[in-house]
Amino acid sequence: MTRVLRAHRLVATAVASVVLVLGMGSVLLARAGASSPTPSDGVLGPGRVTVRIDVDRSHFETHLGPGPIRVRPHTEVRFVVVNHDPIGHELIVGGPDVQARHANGHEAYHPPVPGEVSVPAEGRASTTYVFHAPGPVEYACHLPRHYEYGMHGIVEVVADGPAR
Ligand SMILES: [Cu+2]
Repeated sequence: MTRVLRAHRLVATAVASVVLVLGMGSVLLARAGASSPTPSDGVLGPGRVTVRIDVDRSHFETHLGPGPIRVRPHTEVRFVVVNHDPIGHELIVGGPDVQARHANGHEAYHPPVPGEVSVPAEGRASTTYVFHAPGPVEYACHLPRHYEYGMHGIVEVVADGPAR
């Protein structure tokens, strides 16, 4: 009887260890696959890239550090927004007209529109936006008081410089 119990406990421990290792593996994989590698000059693109944006206490953060996200013209950015907050947020990418529409609107939910997505509490969502012309493009959350609290940032589309 004791031997059987001990055997059961061994199996349970082994299963727990495997689950733990698998869990850690998927976390590592998710981390590794979340964002495109940062280029040496800090400017992403052109082509397709992924930028993970974490939302923590109603602020946007990226692994690229503070300041604008810099991309080259004709870069398709897939934004993966990971919300760590117990409240919902949104990511709205676009020019002043788009931002004004959301700042003055009262849309609680955003259907899939490129560059516009609702992010559930403690959930994640993604949206894709293509940047073309050089210049700043804003990204923001316009839920009540979130913008004023600091939920906004800039994607700077950097013109290609002369070849060195
Ligand atoms: Cu928000």
